Amino acid sequence: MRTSVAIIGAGPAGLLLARLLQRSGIESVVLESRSREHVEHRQRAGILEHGTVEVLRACGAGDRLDREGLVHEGIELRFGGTGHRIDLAALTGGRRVVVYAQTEVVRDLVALRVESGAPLLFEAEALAVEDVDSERPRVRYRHDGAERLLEADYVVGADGFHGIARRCVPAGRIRTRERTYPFAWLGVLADVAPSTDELIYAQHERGFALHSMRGPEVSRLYLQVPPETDLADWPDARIWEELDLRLAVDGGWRLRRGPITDRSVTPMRSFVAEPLRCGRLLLAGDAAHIVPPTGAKGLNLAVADVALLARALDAALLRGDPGALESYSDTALRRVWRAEDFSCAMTAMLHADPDGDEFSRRLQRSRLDYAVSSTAAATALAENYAGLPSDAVP
Ligand code: RFL
Ligand code: PHB
Repeated sequence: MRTSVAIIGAGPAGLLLARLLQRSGIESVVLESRSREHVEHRQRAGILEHGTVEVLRACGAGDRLDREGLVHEGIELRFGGTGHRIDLAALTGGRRVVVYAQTEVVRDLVALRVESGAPLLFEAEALAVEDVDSERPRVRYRHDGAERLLEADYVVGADGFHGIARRCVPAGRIRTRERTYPFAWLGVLADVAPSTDELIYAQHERGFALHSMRGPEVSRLYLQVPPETDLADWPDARIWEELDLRLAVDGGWRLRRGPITDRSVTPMRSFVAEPLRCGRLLLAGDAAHIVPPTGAKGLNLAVADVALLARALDAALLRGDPGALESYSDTALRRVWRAEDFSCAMTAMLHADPDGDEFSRRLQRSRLDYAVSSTAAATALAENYAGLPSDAVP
């Protein structure tokens, strides 16, 4: 098989890139190792920056998002028994975020692709990317029990952190920087109306907690837990009790409980691979970089990468101008490193450090107090959280 752009991975990065290329009249084939059912049900991100929403709308994937997405103008930081609102819209000249689950973004993009008839192969596992320095790089993959080859002008590795694309880069051509954290997130989905209108990020001595949502009848909640946590040790009652303790606030607020329908433990990691290009292999999204989810940046970075990449491939393939492809890595990495710093800072400000001492706890409290009392500090938080416009990325 031959195509113009071979895309490995049908997560948000791969699916959106395929859609953007299709709108420019560029052919692609998407290879996805898992089933459609699996990728459409994998619980993950929930917050879309304004810029992400605009990209989705512009490529025709915004209808349901505009109908069902919940527009949020602020978030709450909760600590010391008190909630403090960060007014994102007021502090950023009107930028808002939208609560719309990644599962829904993926469903919308899969439906558009399937409807168009363009190739999207599920249960097609990429095994290797070959000849990345030639004019015709190839993906070796397995589908329907047989090994096959997909030849292309360019190969895009949008296969997530555990994918193969990054690992197919010849030795020494890519550098990785990484930080791991001494905690993980236990995330649950519950069939109960959210107990809050806006997301609550809670710092507590027992550990971080987050109250998010998926719609008017579904709550999404997270607890900081040790990295080696076994879900069997967390029956529903223990999860709700711990959420009650960490989200407690002086006054009458109560957390509503409901049946838990999904639960998982996610390790926390910061990771960047540089550069994002090796010959005719390009990396995008989690395949190239990971942030801890505290800043809600992972999905948004994946979208920002492929929006750049689609324009760059368009210039290279349709106009013979390789300039934007040559600068893709540097341009994308500027946003990536800004998000890495913000995500690290939010994580440090809100989580209980199992190795921390009293000095670090006092620093953390001072940082929180500053974030909610200084307009300058709150603005820095708000503009990073709501998402920097491209011309404001340093
Ligand atoms: P994905 O979504 O991991 O998709 C990669 C796809 O590649 C497939 N694949 C392969 N296909 C073919 N051959 C192979 N050899 C393959 N190997 C892998 C995989 O099956 C998969 O379908 O990466 P992508 O597209 O780069 O998207 C990235 C986002 O998924 C990720 O950054 C976010 O989910 C991160 N994230 C959040 N991001 C936000 O912007 N806002 C949030 O609120 C937010 N919350 C979160 C999050 C991630 C979380 N977890 C579970 C890590 C909350 C959590 C708990
Ligand atoms: C989510 O709704 O899943 C979510 C929201 C905000 C975050 C992380 C995850 O920072």
